[in-house]
Amino acid sequence: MTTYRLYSLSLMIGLAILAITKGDSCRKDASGSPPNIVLILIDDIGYNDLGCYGNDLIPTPNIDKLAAGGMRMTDFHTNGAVCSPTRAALLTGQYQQRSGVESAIGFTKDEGMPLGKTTIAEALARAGYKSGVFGKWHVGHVSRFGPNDQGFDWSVVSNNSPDYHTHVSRVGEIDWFKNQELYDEPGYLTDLVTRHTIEFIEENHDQPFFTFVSHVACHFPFQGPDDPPHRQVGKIWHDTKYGPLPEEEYKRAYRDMLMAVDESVGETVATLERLGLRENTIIFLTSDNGAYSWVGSNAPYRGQKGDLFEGGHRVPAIVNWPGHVPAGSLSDATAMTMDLLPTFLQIAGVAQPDKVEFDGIDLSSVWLENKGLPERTLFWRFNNLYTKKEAMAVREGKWKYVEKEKKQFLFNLQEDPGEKANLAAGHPEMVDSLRRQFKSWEEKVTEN
Ligand SMILES: [Ca+2]
Repeated sequence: MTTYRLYSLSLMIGLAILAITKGDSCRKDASGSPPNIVLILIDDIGYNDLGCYGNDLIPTPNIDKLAAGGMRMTDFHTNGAVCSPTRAALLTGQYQQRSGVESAIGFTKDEGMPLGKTTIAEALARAGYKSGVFGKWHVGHVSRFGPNDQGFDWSVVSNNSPDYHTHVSRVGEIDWFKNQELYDEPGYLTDLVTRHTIEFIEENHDQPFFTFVSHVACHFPFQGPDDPPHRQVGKIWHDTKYGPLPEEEYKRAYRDMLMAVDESVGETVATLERLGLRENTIIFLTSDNGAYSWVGSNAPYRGQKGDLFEGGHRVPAIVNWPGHVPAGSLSDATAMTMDLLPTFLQIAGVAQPDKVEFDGIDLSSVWLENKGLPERTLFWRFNNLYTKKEAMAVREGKWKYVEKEKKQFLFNLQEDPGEKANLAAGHPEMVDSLRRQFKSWEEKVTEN
């Protein structure tokens, strides 16, 4: 071989390596396949509920292992302070106000996220991904606004948060559906979510897949795997919606529920390893809103599920992808649930769908290179249909403005992450600026 040919060859190899290591965030494995995506959404757990975020009461070894081998985000927020709004934002990459899903969706058949919205499953399908969702749906009645209608290829889900053993909803109906048909199978919900997740991964192991593992836990009713069944068909259960246990047992049940989720995470990871998929699978784990502080922990943050103080929406967020996300890394980038869709598309190498404007941004440089994000202002608006209470919040850098029942709060999160000192009276110009930005954001996201 001539010197020139050797030089050309080494140049080509060098360029190829450069393309792999320095290229865009679309990383393909040796087979040329984009990575599988496993998105684990735990319901209603708080910032401080996992061992890797400082909890020493609930053992979560499998989740902690994901964090140790990947990145923990410390300033990640849910779009909503309750279930449905956050899920709408996750599925669309947009503020949930654009979908009209601003409060928890109820129990009738006529509520749901509009079917015309482009979802994460539809967007990933353009790159050949098969999508499955297992667990809680809660962005519309499954029979009419279900996951298969919204682009998922396979689904085994509930509308809402049924009894963990009998799968009966608060309005006395079986609430468990396979591909949008009633599916009355026996088992503890978290175990069923795990079983269907594993089957889906096994079934689709030879092609890119997106698995949305949407645990019903740790939402009430508070029932660990060994606690008794409660709700039966044909009765209304609103008055005993928290389940059959005495109140003093709620925390213990919540702990058992989260430990069952942790086991599920371990089994899912073991499945990926067994099938040789671990290196080419990115796993992201988070919550859909903060915990109720009387069962879980949002420490050191103020407030709880339903609030627009940090405890209502700052949640654990872990990303793990061996060889791509630096092990043991920590990021304080300010991010939100709606960022996940643009990020996954970037990582999968899928172009943004036509005529869709995301509100979320691509986080891949945070995850893969631990870079910061450009400055931006983030917004929350929650009109709670049940309590009739309205709240809004704006975050800009270290500043956080909250308005709740006409009362104004301004916090400096850098000095006061617990939102204890209300600085509104001393900084009227900052209050005005953040309120003005909120008004123009509100006009933009509700214009249709
Ligand atoms: Ca929730």
